[in-house]
Amino acid sequence: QRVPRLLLTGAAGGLGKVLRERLRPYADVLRLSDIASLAPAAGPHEEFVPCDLSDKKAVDALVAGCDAIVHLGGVSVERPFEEILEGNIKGVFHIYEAARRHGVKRVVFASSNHVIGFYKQTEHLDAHVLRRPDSYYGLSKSFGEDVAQFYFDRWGIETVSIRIGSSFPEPANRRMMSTWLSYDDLTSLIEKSLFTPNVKHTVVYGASANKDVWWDNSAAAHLGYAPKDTSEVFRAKVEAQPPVAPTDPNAIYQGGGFTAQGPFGD
Ligand code: NAI
Ligand code: 15L
Repeated sequence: QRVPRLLLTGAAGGLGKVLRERLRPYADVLRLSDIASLAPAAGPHEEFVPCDLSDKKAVDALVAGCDAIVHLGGVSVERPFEEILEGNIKGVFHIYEAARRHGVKRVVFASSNHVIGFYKQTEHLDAHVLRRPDSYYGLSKSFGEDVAQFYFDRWGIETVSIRIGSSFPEPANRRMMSTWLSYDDLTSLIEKSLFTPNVKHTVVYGASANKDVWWDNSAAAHLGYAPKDTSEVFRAKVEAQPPVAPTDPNAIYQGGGFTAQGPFGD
């Protein structure tokens, strides 16, 4: 299956660079966008449209002509609220307003484990638990999930919100043994999020088949996501690191250190 024109926001970022390559088979044209410059420059079957997500008119023009959106763009770490407000809160609202105006019917939203970051690592969660954001960043992703639900209920725009764990080449620490999502599994989850019919607004946790995973994806079974990778292959390397103190947020909370950031000079 292919999307005629697929918009990928955040295309110059860490996951954007990876997905730019991996989503190629699923689109006739990939429209790549970021506030930062794109390297390498757009090639065949690609087009680059620079855009600041906080600029409503620019986002409207960005979305025009697209058939589906993979929304990765925005601030991806904890920052002062004003920065989160521009890139993430206004940004996600602008994406959905533009989707409504231009008739886009499917969005894949890069949500985050930080919407539930204040749960303890001893707890097991499904997609229906109360969100417990751990940061301004987590709040913005929680808002994004609400925007997705609203635009489904009001306008019929379908979304899969992927609560991505930690998607990097390998888990960098003990916490990521539970939260790690391989690039292959991320790609497969996005493919299913784009093409599974009738997803309404589905929330799914983005983790690989890790041994000590905290998240239950039974509420998203209709996506047919079946992760193939596991953090176990990195266990010896990760456990060679110095131990984490039991009082360290990285050993207590699912959101790790995000639960203990700020204030930012106020
Ligand atoms: P990243 O920080 O490498 O990429 C984000 C991109 O968004 C950057 O290229 C940045 O220039 C762009 N951006 C920031 N503000 C913008 C604005 N106002 N207008 C337009 N573009 C803007 O982050 P990464 O790791 O690639 O993550 C991609 C998405 O996935 C983000 O939304 C992040 O919150 C989410 N995510 C990533 C996780 C991970 O493990 N990599 C975990 C959970 C969520
Ligand atoms: C996220 O949401 C961040 O975007 C990413 O940089 C990691 O910090 C990840 O969560 C994580 O929790 O490991």
